[in-house]
Amino acid sequence: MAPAVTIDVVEPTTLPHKGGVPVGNGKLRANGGVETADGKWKDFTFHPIRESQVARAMARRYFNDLDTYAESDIVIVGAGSCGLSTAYTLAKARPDLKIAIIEASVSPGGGAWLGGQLFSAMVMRKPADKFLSDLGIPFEDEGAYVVVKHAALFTSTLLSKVLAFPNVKLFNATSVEDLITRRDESGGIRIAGVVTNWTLVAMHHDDQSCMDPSTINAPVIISTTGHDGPFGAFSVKRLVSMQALEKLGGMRGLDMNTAEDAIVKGTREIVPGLIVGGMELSEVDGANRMGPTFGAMALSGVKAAEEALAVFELRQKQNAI
Ligand code: 48N
Repeated sequence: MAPAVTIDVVEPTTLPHKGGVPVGNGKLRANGGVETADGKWKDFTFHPIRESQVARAMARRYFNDLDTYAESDIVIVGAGSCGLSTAYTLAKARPDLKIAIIEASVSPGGGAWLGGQLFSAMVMRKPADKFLSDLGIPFEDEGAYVVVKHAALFTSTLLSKVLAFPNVKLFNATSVEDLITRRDESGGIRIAGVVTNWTLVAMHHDDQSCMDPSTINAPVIISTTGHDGPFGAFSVKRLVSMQALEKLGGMRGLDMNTAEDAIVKGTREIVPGLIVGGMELSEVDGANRMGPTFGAMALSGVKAAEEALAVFELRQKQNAI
């Protein structure tokens, strides 16, 4: 019989009353069942709580995060496979940096919850298998490529590791609806942060009175908002509309071999302060799309992280704000 594992049981302290049955000895049964009421489920009850305690526990932390990340070191726009790979690589390399991730959807992960055509398995061409091994994600080795049995295994593992970093904050259900700009020495523009709003607000600017946004200042922004679509390619479309980019190349037809190399090698600083990676880049460069293979998303994220650190160090030397 496996020895029972004891879990710490925290008795209620400042709660209004002690209620509830005494929590059992907190031992985990060998079969994993948690003994919380010593089998006396009919008397089971949770520790008592007052609703305001829940409201305050959430609000205090969220508003503290908004205050902390109002000045970030790096902001990543879009928590798809590229944005999350960028965040993981950055947070692991630089635990001293404050990294904010802004994700429009309630559910981060972008297009990486399924392989292609709603099939489960996710294909990554080598050498992206090295990224999977670093994350401890199991895969089947098929020679030139590997297969993760379910795309959600990749995305959920990557997401959980990113969220576990103490220097990363995910603001989901939050949209970037503009970019903060500065004039740089050459008279061009430099990106110096993002303009944010609740996504549900951003979706209703046309049918409500003015609902102004908030902001996050940062010397480096990494935009990975995916290829064109209702929310796609946001930052590069905004660069065109503010005349910081002449025009977009527009994503081209599917060609896996051409597309994946181009996206990884092309991940770079598009205008001072703004790095673009993942499929958003295909809209800038007129790169091919690769369809249902995700190695380029992971490795574009690795490259975006390296590019971001180079820009961050330069900005620090320039004391650019
Ligand atoms: O997954 P996506 O769309 O983008 P990537 O570049 O991380 O991954 C792309 C990949 O899934 C493919 O498209 C595959 C490889 N197929 C290629 C092909 O040929 O079809 O994630 C982008 C994320 C999403 O979660 C959006 O919700 C979010 O960005 N987003 C935003 N978040 C905040 N503010 C915005 N303005 C915004 N726009 C998009």
